[in-house]
Amino acid sequence: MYIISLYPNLKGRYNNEFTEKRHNKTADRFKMQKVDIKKALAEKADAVNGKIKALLEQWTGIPTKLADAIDYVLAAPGKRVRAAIVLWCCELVGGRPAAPLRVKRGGRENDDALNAAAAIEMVHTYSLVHDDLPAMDDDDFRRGRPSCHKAFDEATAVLTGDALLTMAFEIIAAKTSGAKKAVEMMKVLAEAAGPAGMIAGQVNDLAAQNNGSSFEELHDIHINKTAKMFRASAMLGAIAADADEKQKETLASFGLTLGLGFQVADDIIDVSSTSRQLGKTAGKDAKQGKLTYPAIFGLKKSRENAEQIAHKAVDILEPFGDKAAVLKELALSLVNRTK
Ligand code: GRG
Repeated sequence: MYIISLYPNLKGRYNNEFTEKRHNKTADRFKMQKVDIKKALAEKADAVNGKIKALLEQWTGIPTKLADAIDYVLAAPGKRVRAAIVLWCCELVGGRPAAPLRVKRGGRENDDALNAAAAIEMVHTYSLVHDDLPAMDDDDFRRGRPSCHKAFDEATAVLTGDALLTMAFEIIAAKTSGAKKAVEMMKVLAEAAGPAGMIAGQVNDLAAQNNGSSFEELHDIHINKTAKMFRASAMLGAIAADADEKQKETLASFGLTLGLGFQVADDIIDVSSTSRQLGKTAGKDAKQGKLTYPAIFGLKKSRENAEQIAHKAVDILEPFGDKAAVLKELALSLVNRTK
């Protein structure tokens, strides 16, 4: 609503029909089983949203203003892609995370994948809340609403991010069905979100400008800022389902590749989608002189690159055949997305 009133005249250069046609051609090329990815993603978003709501309802002792801000940012309409990857990777290696939501194992309730899915969405949401702050990317809109620091204030936004990050680890520590599994999950998440992962990506992204920085630097930023969190999502699902080392390795590689493609697509849609489609201010990368794929390669070549990366992600899943149909479809649809 806010975005529409601010940018009434902006139109996307690429419409859904165009991207859908391209996507279907690619899916045919891979002889992929047809999957309604929008519906499948919505089901997983519902599952993780339900879990987040339940976790928040049980949490006591949070000051009202902070609780309101946490509710505000978590209730905003995120795509929940990272959560879906956790749940689908868990299912792929034999887990049953979401249907039914609770799986009894050895008499204990086992809800590991869904808790991990909620945890990674909390870490991701914290990164967006902090990224929107004036000291960082300085954006007044997120997920179609005023950013946390606009709806509340800067101090509350900083503390909301801090709270979400901490809550994620508490959830995994307190709710995971075994100590060994919990430690493995926390290590994976901490490495992805930490100073040699997402925070490294953010530091380098803030410093990099499109003025002679190399493609290697850009690649490094995308891997750290975004792809490592996707790899962590895949691994959390695999760990939840007690996957073997080979399966974990394959899914980690898939997650990293998908995350890279996702970020290249993010660079592209910043140029080609409207603020209304994105739910945040479009066109900011170029305005801020950011180092992005379109800045280095132009839009056409960037689109080709995104597609190649998605194909690589699909190839990585070949050992799983049709069982991985939904993850393959996700890879192709995410690089062709408009939001
Ligand atoms: C450590 C102080 C401090 C801040 C962290 C790391 C960081 C700030 C910000 C990085 C966040 C960022 C903009 C990452 C890029 C990844 C990306 C494409 C985010 C958008 O993800 P979507 O499209 O968003 O999945 P939704 O809203 O759908 O969840």
